[in-house]
Amino acid sequence: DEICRDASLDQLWDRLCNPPTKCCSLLKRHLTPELLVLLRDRITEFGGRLEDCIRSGCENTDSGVGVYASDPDAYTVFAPLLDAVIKDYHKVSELNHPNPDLGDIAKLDFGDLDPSGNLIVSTRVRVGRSHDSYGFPPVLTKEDRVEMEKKSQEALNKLDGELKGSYYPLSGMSKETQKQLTEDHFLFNDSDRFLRAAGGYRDWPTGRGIYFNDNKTFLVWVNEEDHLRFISMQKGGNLKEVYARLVKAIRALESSGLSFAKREGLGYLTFCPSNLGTTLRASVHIKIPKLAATPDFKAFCDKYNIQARGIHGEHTESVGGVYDISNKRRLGLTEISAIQEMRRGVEAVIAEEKRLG
Ligand code: ADP
Ligand code: CIR
Repeated sequence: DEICRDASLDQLWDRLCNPPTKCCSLLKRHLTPELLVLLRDRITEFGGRLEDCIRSGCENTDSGVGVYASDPDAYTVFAPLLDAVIKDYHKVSELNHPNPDLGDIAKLDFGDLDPSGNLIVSTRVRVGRSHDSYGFPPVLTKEDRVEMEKKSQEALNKLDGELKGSYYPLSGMSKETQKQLTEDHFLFNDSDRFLRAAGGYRDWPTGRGIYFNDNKTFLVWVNEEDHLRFISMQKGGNLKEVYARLVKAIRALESSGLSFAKREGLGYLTFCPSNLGTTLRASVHIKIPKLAATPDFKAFCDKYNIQARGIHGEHTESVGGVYDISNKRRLGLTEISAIQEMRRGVEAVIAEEKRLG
């Protein structure tokens, strides 16, 4: 492994206590010496340990969150730490996530968020899903990952209509194709050091791949950070079309025989605690050079519960004043509310950019 799975819990803890630069992660905030003692010898039904959950945040003390769940059971076994991180990230005081509500697609009260077509480059909405009988990357074997890939592929092959597509495993895909698909924002790669430290790239590229339809408006990532990521995207700002397509896909895949990990009060479970609940991230790539240059940009985003990222994904930089703006909260609200939160945020961003113009 490229990561040091041998670093002992005490070595990891020591690094968290003596970070090379100031550490402000949720891990640092919530892992107290008392919790370390309480949780240090616990082990999940998948064989996950505290080390597996905190390795990335201890090795990368510049993490924002710093915690990954070793497996679905970690959300129970390490709840004293994970619950605190989850509440803090999603800004909720109780973990009582509502039942899924994708909304009434026939009655959506929004369409194109940028009819002028001047600001929004593209729109994307994704959700994550985990097979409930498998662990997450820190505890997965190569064989597990290959088995999961096969199950996912079988379910994907049943999709039809607009969602019909093909599965392309990463093993065997040329480097040029991978590079092009990544630059075009369709494919993932193995360049996230946070995910790497969490064990996310073990046995890379075995068991990973991407499914997409002919016009690449519906895509599925297999064994990237999560077991599955369903993605709907297209050029321009038509959130209604993008979201309606994703809802179709969620409904089809929920009834395809796969069984997804869920927990009362937490919704759908994902590798990173920032993603669980609805697991939904709705984003636009949007040209906002003026707003982004103001000192209040971060505060503006916080006010609307939106998050700004660079255009090649989390932890990347903006290019030419184009930012990725998305909903920040995924837990404690329904899917349709998360979409509405993003819509309101994007509308406010557009209004502010115009006001500054
Ligand atoms: P996620 O966790 O949602 O999958 P990342 O921030 O890692 O997010 O982004 C994944 C990929 O999706 C990146 O290549 C990013 O550029 C692309 N992406 C995200 N939002 C959009 C969007 N609105 N339009 C086009 N590409 C997008
Ligand atoms: C971190 O802690 O910074 C990384 N492990 C990534 C966490 C995901 N962050 C997010 O905002 N969704």
